[in-house]
Amino acid sequence: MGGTDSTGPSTVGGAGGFATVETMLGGQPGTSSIGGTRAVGGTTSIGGTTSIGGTTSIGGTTSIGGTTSIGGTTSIGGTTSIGGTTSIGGTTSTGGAASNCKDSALIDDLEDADKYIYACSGRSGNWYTYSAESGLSTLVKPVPWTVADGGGFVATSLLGSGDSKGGYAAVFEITSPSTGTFGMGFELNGTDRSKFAYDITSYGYKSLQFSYKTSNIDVSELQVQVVLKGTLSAAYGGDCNPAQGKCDNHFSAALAPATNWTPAKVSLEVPPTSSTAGMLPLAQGAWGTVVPYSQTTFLAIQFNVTVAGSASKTFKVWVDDVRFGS
Ligand SMILES: [Ca+2]
Repeated sequence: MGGTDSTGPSTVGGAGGFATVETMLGGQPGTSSIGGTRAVGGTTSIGGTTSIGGTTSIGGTTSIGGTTSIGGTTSIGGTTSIGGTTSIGGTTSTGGAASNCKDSALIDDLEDADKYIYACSGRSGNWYTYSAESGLSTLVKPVPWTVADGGGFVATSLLGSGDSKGGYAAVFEITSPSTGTFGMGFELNGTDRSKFAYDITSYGYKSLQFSYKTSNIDVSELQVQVVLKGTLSAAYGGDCNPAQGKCDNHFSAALAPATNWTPAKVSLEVPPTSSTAGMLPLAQGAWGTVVPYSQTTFLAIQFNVTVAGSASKTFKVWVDDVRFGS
């Protein structure tokens, strides 16, 4: 106790934390550091200034990937932050001096470079990718989200790329698929197979707005989808019976290919098919389960690409500055 270092081999980032950073520091894995200046991989840090990967940080100034931070000034990726001044990616922040919500209607601008949407207006969730090509021999980047891998989505840095937007964006890329559907999206209230309904009437939202651009996408391949409880398979938290093979018929709007950043505004009004000027209408396909449009059962937003035939091409989709509009 009171030492300056309590360190050991560790992976920075607990469940739901950062997935790519690894730290190897000499010495044995520390189990406790009280009053010390740093605990890496240790299980407890009290009064220390930094706790990375530890399970508890009390009074420390920084906790990254830890599961609990009480009184600390910063908690990133931790599951609980009480009294801390900042909690990013944590599932609970109580009494902190600031949250990461910078605009109540802003879903995510990716500028915090993590996979979570901002915790604003009752929202929580994380970005994911998916693919529905059987026997997938191609690579979806970032890798598809699965329960097992704990989430593989990473925000893509545009810095130094010459991209006019700069900063970070949500990007996915597919290499040489044949047929299938691919995409990325985020939950509005929950994660993966624990999706819960988000009620946009509570906040008076009438549109979904974002910027996007595409590479090697053809007309009619890209859609933005509003995933309602009624159209999502029960296997993923929805009400649709997958045995009928007609799930995923989400309310959707077609997005035209765009090589430069393009703003889009999608109607969320009732009915979403009666388009207001300047807004894209939402509609379901004729092939699948048809459900009433509901503003109270939003589960997720997805950007979906359907590749038909044997196109076998590499394509990319960029999305940024996703927000609701009144
Ligand atoms: Ca951005």
